[in-house]
Amino acid sequence: MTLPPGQRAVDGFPRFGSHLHRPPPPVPADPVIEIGGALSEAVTLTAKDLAELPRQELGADFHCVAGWSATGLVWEGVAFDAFYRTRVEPLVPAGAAITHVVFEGFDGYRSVALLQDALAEDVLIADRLDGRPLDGDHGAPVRLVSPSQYGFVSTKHLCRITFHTSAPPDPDRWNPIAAHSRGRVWQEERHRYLPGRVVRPVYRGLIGPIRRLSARGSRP
Ligand SMILES: Nc1nc2c(c(=O)[nH]1)N[C@H]1C(S)=C(S)[C@@H](COP(=O)(O)O)O[C@H]1N2
Ligand SMILES: [Mo]
Repeated sequence: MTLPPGQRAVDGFPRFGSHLHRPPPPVPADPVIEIGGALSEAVTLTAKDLAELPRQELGADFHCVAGWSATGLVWEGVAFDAFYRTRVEPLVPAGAAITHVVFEGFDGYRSVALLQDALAEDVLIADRLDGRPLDGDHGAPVRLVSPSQYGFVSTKHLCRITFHTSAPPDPDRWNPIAAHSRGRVWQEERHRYLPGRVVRPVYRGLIGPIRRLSARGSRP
């Protein structure tokens, strides 16, 4: 099994992220993903809308920027590309070119991707993992999965997707450990300013404690 540079396989699939000790956000009775930004109108994406799009299964490893990789996961959902072509592209005003996509979760988490990266064939709006509906730990009700990018792109608990014609304002602009704007795992694009080999040993010591903290808030 080959992993991207600087990654180590872990057993199972840890719950991870900035939520740490907090339980995952409750799933609303009728979850709706708001779709907006530089479009001619704002629309919504419901479970029923998702069910109308072609389903796809994706076997992939999942790589966190901290250096752990969960291997052999099987996701199911709708290809982001299929969603974009059918539901979003018709709403892009003539002459406008979408370049960036922002994904937001019910827990307040936010990630940004280049449209080009989000349209890769392995990017899913996923609602099932390993044959079961997503649980709270891994992004219920619906999450993004982009396995060729570090996990920080794959926003869980999706509540909003917005499309932009330039890079959106960046709260992490001056953050020394700001995430890389592409985060491609095979290029080891972990951080914007710090090279991967500098942060690898720091992360190595943090994975254990972060994993234990995250597990404390776990509520599948
Ligand atoms: N909504 C939300 N999505 C998130 C996060 C988060 O804290 N909240 N953390 C990100 C990070 S850093 C990683 S590595 C993955 C972890 O996914 P997992 O908890 O399913 O392992 O989710 C990403 N998506
Ligand atoms: Mo991560």
